[in-house]
Amino acid sequence: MLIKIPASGECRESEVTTEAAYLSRRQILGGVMLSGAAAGLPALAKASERYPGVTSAPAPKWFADKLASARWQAVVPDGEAITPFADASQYNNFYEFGPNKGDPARHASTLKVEPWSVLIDGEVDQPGRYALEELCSESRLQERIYRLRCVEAWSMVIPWLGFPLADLIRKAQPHSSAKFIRFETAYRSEEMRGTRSGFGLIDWPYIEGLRMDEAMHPLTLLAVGMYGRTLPNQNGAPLRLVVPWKYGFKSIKSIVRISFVREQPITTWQSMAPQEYGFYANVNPKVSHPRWSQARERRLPGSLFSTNLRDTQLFNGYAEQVAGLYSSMDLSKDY
Ligand SMILES: Nc1nc2c(c(=O)[nH]1)N[C@H]1C(S)=C(S)[C@@H](COP(=O)(O)O)O[C@H]1N2
Ligand SMILES: [Mo]
Repeated sequence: MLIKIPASGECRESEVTTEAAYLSRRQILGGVMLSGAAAGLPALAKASERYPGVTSAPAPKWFADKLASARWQAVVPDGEAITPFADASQYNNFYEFGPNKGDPARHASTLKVEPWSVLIDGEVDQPGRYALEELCSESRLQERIYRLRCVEAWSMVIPWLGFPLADLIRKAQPHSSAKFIRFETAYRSEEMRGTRSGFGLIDWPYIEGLRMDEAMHPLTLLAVGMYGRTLPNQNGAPLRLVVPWKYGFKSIKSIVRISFVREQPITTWQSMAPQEYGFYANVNPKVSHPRWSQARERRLPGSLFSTNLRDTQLFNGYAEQVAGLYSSMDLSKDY
């Protein structure tokens, strides 16, 4: 595992020079050839040049401006292939658009992602409704190539573009009484056909939460893009959470509200099936789901000849960085 964690969204001279360390790794990143900043070239504004085959979606001006100064490959996995964009954008879980893996790609274009604002409330000095571009105004975009491990035992490797959630927390200035953060996805039945009928189990809106130290951890990302472009709607445009050491369901999509709260929030999956899905949801090969083992995972894409099975790693391979957050906890009880 090779990881560099920046202290903040700021650019530091020392980080720029260490990019050279990745040069030798470029060729093993697999399905996608990485170029640009890692090769000492200026950042390319077009996703199709950085990730061949990826379409550059029309991006708002603030995003295009930030892309020009993005820090590419700020965190990379050790020698693992990036999942092709086609898979990452067509095999999704986003129940607001339907229960099947292909539903989000088919139906999420109805979600209006511009303009977008986020309500920040609760125990903070700076509550209010912020335009998305205001929320990221002081942060430099970073590319973080993370493994994503779904609780359903499949996984991908996705190059996100975003900024640390810690940047936003500092901006909001929480009170010491704020112990958790609660996140809420948009709930617009006219734009989200999956919320209208059918998959009636879920009590919308989709809710997730983190403990404050998890939220402040430098690996915790708010993503606004992936594969060098804005997020496709099906991946949670225009703003989603990415917590790489937790099961994918913690990485809540299309966020409209971020609340600083005193009590541990009740999250969507936990409220549906508390014996199966916990608040912490840390990836753990030793703690089985009641209905299946979590010891192995299917890395997408598979092929006709291989399901591409591999061992699941504790904390999804990020144990060195995050195990300390849970040192006093029994991971089989606080699953
Ligand atoms: N609002 C919302 N966020 C969500 C989900 C969802 O159904 N609704 N699904 C989660 C699950 S189960 C996973 S595995 C990831 C999938 O992210 P991806 O489609 O970008 O790979 O999103 C998570 N975020
Ligand atoms: Mo998932």
